[in-house]
Amino acid sequence: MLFGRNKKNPIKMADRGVVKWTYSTCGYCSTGCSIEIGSNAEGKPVASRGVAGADVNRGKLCLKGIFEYEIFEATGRGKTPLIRDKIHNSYQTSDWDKALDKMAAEIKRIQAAYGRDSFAIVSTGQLLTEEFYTLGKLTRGVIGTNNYDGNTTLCMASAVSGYKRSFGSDGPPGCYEDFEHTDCLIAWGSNLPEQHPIIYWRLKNAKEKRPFPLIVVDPRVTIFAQFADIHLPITPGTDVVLQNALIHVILDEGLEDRDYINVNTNGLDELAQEVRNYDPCTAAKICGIDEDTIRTVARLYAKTDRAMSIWTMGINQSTHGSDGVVGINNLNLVTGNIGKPGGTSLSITGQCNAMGTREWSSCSGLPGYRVLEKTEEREEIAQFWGIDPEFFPKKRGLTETDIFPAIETGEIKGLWLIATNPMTSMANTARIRKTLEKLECLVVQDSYVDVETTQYAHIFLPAGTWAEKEGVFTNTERRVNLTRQVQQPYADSKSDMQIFNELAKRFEHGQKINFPEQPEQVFEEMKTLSKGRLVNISGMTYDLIEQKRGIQWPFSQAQAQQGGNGNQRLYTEPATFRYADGRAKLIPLPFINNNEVPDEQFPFWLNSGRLVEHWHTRTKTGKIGNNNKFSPIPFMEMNPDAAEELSILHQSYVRVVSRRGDAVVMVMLTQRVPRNMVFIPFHFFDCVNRLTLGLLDPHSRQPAFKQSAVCIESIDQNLAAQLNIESREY
Ligand SMILES: Nc1nc2c(c(=O)[nH]1)N[C@H]1C(S)=C(S)[C@@H](COP(=O)(O)OP(=O)(O)OC[C@H]3O[C@@H](n4cnc5c(=O)[nH]c(N)nc54)[C@H](O)[C@@H]3O)O[C@H]1N2
Ligand SMILES: Nc1nc2c(c(=O)[nH]1)N[C@H]1C(S)=C(S)[C@@H](COP(=O)(O)OP(=O)(O)OC[C@H]3O[C@@H](n4cnc5c(=O)[nH]c(N)nc54)[C@H](O)[C@@H]3O)O[C@H]1N2
Ligand code: SF4
Ligand SMILES: [Mo]
Repeated sequence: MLFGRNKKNPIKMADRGVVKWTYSTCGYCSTGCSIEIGSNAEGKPVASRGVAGADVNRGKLCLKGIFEYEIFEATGRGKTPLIRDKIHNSYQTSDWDKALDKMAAEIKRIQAAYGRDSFAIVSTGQLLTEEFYTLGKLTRGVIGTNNYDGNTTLCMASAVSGYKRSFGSDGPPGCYEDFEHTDCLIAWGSNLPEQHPIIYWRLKNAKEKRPFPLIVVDPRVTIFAQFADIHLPITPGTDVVLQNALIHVILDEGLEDRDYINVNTNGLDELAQEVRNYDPCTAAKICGIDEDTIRTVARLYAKTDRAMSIWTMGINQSTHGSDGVVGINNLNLVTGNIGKPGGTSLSITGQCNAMGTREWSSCSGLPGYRVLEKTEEREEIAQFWGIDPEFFPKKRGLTETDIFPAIETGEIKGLWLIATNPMTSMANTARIRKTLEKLECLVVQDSYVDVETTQYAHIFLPAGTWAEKEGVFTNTERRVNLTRQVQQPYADSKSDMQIFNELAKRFEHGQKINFPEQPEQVFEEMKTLSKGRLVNISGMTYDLIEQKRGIQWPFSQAQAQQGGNGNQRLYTEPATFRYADGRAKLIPLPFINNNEVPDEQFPFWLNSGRLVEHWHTRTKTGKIGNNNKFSPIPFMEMNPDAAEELSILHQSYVRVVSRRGDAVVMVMLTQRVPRNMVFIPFHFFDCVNRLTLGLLDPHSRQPAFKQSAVCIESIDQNLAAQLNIESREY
């Protein structure tokens, strides 16, 4: 049968017997899609669908969101607390009281013996904001350790640090709607179609309606690079050189926005002096982009009315991560592209609540973007919680990447990991394993018991996940969105917030400070603390958030009363940056290449990152058939010419070796990577992070996951196949 031109053949969805849809926000990436979870007559989640009226995703979901309802019952969920029996070195099931009593006793014992900071806490970007706030209160106000951080140090720390250095505060100034106004977009080290498929769809849609040049800076020919008008295959780790060269051309040719610079910035002279050293000819030799292209891109970016930059891990995960972010901000400030529609510097965040943890978790400071270094901010929070301000440290403690070395040196004796799996996700996992084995007490709090890190735990606490709980997430464009509870936490697991509340009761301060039981009561506390702050959420309520399908901060009570929406952009008015004089800083960025680079012994760059179908360490997507089937075993992208030279065949197994260790992977031949580079997704246990070096950025302490050097050896194919099949089984 023929259909008319405009007639659509509707896709028939299998009838799963849904009787109720519950409003939620996707718990995977930071795009922040509004999602509804369908439950059947027995109350079991059996479907997910995108919410049509939601501004972010307009009814769409990617393949992670579509199958997300399956995570509740995926194999390996933690059912009850476990305590390791030292004599038999096996885990015994426990009840909650016993496990939490033991945990509190261990924390007290370690702190009494070795000092308050000898017990460290590392959390995540994947809890609800109310949970982050509660954990912050517990850590800063009750337990009182200063060695408290999140896995966001592996992820967004460089963006946070770069925003603070340039603008005086964290907080991405733009939004997705900027795609609809921009005249030119540079994407730095971001593979949007795979990692943020719905943001990519928004960008593609905008570009189809109103074409603008898209420039992708990435050493790999990603799907995004294939879609770009100009692809800049940069030499790994040298983005700062390209940024300096672009600014060199802009200033040399008088293309800067003098009016904007005069009103809004400090430091032009120092910046101008530094970029003089980066003429396109010199820069080309370092960053691998030819001088004419550098000039073309600089002119394109500076001459249009509205130009914007987005970036993700290709920038952040580098020894120049923080500088790379400042470099992007420099470029936007000299061209007058901050705070205007289509002119912005927008960090694409990673985890569903990478923003919520920055705003409210107290990891690097105190709630609501307050810092430990300011007396008045310490006093404000101490008074609000009802404790002595002297209980707070006066400056930030160690980051996650410094906490692990401090365990090695014996400074830290106890560790509590909440929703993060460092045995797979941190660099040089052989070293991480040895480090975890040194701990007197390791507590792992996770929704799944089969995560690799649990093997080293003395106490395991099973947590509810995603829509087994209620609360909010903040996405890339500062939009606070809601998850309603679809069902109770699995088996005998508890919500993370309940776990925090019950642990608090076991400490003296925890009996004094109020720990509300309901998430919305916690949200009310945060609202009060947000008044007059950059991160003002005081106009929001759960019902209003659901009704509007998410609200961007700042959103004051006055805005709510007027029936308005949140602010789409920051710094829209002149001289409103967060430094005392309202001006942003232009910061000179000298480049010193301290990376591990390929040499004769280790001739390949090792690049690592993600795949659309998998989420991080696969604790969820590894168990969902429709996600896992696309890449059930580790593989490595390798250039066919390089493989031919080494007589390596497509789909054969090889041993990849670095100065840290080795890994066995299957080779996929593809032109996506250049001759001198291989790429391995980081989703698999005992794989790429056995090899990575993870040198740290000096400002953010974020590891350079994307730059290591390796060599490749052929191996016995039968043995290798066996190894890989074993690693596939959970
Ligand atoms: N499907 C899926 N989506 C996700 C995630 C997931 O696990 N799975 N994780 C989420 C999280 S937490 C994050 S942080 C984001 C990450 O999102 P992305 O940063 O987009 O993803 P990555 O694959 O880590 O890295 C992006 C690109 O950086 C490039 N790159 C490597 N070195 C350099 C360099 O020196 N310069 C430049 N310019 N580029 C370089 C790599 O080749 C790679 O293509 O994704 C989020 N979304
Ligand atoms: N080589 C290399 N390594 C990398 C990267 C890279 O690009 N290359 N990227 C880095 C980046 S950007 C990131 S963000 C990290 C991510 O690294 P991790 O944070 O270690 O990875 P996840 O698998 O997301 O770990 C989250 C854990 O939380 C659990 N969980 C899920 N929901 C809940 C919940 O509600 N409560 C509790 N308690 N637990 C829950 C999951 O089961 C899982 O074990 O990896 C980093 N590592
Ligand atoms: S794009 Fe991100 S937020 Fe949206 S459905 Fe996919 S994983 Fe979820
Ligand atoms: Mo991340």
